[in-house]
Amino acid sequence: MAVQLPEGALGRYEADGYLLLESFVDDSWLARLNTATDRLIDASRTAASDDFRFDREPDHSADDPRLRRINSPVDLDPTFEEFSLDGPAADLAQALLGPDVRFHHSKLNIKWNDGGEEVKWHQDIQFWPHTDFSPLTIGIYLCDVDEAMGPMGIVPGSHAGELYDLTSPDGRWSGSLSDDDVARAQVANADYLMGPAGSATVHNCCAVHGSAANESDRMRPLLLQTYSRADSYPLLGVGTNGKAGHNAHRLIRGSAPTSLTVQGRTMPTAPDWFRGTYTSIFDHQQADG
Ligand SMILES: O=C(O)CCC(=O)C(=O)O
Repeated sequence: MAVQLPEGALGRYEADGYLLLESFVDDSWLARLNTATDRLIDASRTAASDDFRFDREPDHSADDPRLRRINSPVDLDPTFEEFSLDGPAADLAQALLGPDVRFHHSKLNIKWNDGGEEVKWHQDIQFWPHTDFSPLTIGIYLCDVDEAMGPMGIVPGSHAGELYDLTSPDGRWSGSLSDDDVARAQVANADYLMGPAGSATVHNCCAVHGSAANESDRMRPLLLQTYSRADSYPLLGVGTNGKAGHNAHRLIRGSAPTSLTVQGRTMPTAPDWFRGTYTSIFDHQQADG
């Protein structure tokens, strides 16, 4: 279903690199998403310690589950699959990116009450480089979120600025800006996005963002799903975080591009072979007679 963005919202997204849409998701979807989340939290009680679905805090236990993240929820429950690939999140992605849209990955950051961990300042594109900078992430707060709960903070305009090195001085991948870069990125100007349950956050893949620990007594589940224009290609094997899931790069709206532009040169493209439609160069060539 088409989403009617509020007046000026697209322009604000383009200028600032982010948006907040309060109460974007209706109560019936919210109830379904929260029920699906509860099912997965429950499953984490008895899951093996190496179960890829769950990123746990160190003191997680069966009696007292404490998750940092549920990986790739679209692959774990049909409710998330419908919401992200065909439902309101997909509609919003299309309103922001144009008719042809690809899904990249999803995750559910729980940020448990009483100390759920901070997310340090970072940009996303270094984690999963693409052939353009169209990728954006839509976050849905599954509960009311206020400033004590570690809301998402985004530095306005930073999406158009420097792309920072997310490695530490010893060459380790830190996934966050260094202290010097945090100062340069002017995170004191960050806008903290809060709102009632169902509010949507949107941030561009180059926007500097992060969030504090959740010291409140309420959980802060944030369902995040990343999309790009259909002609934006993830550079597989370069910086991909291994958690993309089997729906990664799925075309969810519109039609696949017939060409791709890299370094200013446009090439006609092949179909998406990794969807399993390739047989052999001989078959394809002989089929043409
Ligand atoms: O959960 C948050 O507050 C931020 C999430 C985020 O930036 C990420 O997971 O990349």
